Amino acid sequence: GEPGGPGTAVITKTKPQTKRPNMYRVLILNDDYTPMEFVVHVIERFFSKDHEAATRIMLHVHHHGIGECGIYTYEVAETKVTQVMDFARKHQHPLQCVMEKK
Ligand code: TYC
Repeated sequence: GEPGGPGTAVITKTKPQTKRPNMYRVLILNDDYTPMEFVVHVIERFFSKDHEAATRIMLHVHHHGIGECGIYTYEVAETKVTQVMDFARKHQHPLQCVMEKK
């Protein structure tokens, strides 16, 4: 069409599809009460790690206070945090899980 009247034209540019989504780290926090094997189970179950990788992450958190379980888009990261927090509460453990923008 000619929205500006006769002698005008609309130029439609296509944007190169180079936009990456914002990514978020999902982290778990150490505490004094959650059993180590429960944390390993959580990491296996919700972050698709094998037993060895999950144990490494758990021990890192145990010694350093915080550690990364995975990096996801916003919606997936938010779902992981909710799943972990709900599962920990259901089992009456104080395990905390958070997300942060990368
Ligand atoms: N510090 C806990 C213990 O000694 C184990 C633990 C590890 C808890 C990692 C939480 O995110 C955590 N039982």
